[in-house]
Amino acid sequence: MQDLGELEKKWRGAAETAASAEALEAVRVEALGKKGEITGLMKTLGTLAPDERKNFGQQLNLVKDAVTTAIESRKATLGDAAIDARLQSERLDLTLPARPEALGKIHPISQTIDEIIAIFGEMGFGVREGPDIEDDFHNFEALNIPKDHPARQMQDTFYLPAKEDGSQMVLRTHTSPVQVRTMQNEPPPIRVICPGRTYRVDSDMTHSPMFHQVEGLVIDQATHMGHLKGCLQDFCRAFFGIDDLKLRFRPSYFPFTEPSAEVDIGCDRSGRELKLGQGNDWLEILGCGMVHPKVLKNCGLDPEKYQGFAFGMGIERIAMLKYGIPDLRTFYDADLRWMRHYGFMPLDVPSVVGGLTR
Ligand code: 2NL
Repeated sequence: MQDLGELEKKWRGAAETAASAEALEAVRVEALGKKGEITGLMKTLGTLAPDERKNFGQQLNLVKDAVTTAIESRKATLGDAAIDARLQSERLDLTLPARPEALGKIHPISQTIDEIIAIFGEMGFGVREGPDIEDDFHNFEALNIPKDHPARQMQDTFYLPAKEDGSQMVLRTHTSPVQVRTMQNEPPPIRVICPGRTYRVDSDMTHSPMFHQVEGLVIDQATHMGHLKGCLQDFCRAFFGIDDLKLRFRPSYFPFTEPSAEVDIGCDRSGRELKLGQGNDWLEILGCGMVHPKVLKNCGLDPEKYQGFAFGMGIERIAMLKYGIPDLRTFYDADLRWMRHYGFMPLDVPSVVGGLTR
């Protein structure tokens, strides 16, 4: 009869020294597989006398267990080693300098938002964000937009399926709800801008169902229309990089501001291309006004104590004007050639001191 001590030593040794997962699997097959050596011995048990069979069977089972354990243990070690090797080979040194010659570019929408944040940041504004999916109160009701206002119609607003109580969430149609939340949650003085995605049921050459807006809000005890004009004039001049850019405040109407105005900047349309900051024509670029007392009240502020201004503008529109991008829809094409042309270097981080990109 075979020396089982030698058998165990042989296969345990083979398992413990297997150099790879494949080599270990070969050991397992040769020892414990269907035609393996230990399996083969198991099959001979039937040919032995009963007492011999019991003794040899028990011994052989111990050998089988020991070899199985050795294989499992080696498998775990090899697995850890493989993970270690992979971690080692995929190691990234995050302290290395970025490569400015790399092909990746910053999308003009991101660049424009960063520039807007840099300019208003310099004036002491913070940035606030909020959910894309809003409730009726934050998107409409708080903003004094009546139930029968056209903006609330299905043709203009994306409604989500009704909840059990019949109420419906919406994709926010402007970033105003972020300002509503800011007024609800932070005590004045408030100075914030809210950039982000907005949604309206509209799709043609000059409208996209998803677009970007930035809105601003200033609330204090004596903030007035003069602050509004100065603030927006400084912004427009810094953003377009034209020191003597002319602005025109034209009376307008929004349910959430009173009085309301639209702001035009001076331009020249006489030649083949539009020139900003010269000529005798006007181009509308943003809307603004003094926050309506009802809106202050709806947001938990006392209109007898607080007042302020708000404004809103479309990011695609001002990005197209500043960077000469002729077609709105190309913003969303994810076209790499377009990105290489209109995109920005990752290291061109906008700052008012360091200079905004032109
Ligand atoms: C436009 C005009 C505007 C506002 C947005 C606002 C927000 C609150 C209260 C009052 Cl919470 N007003 N936002 C005010 C005036 C104009 O946007 O043409 N946007 C593209």
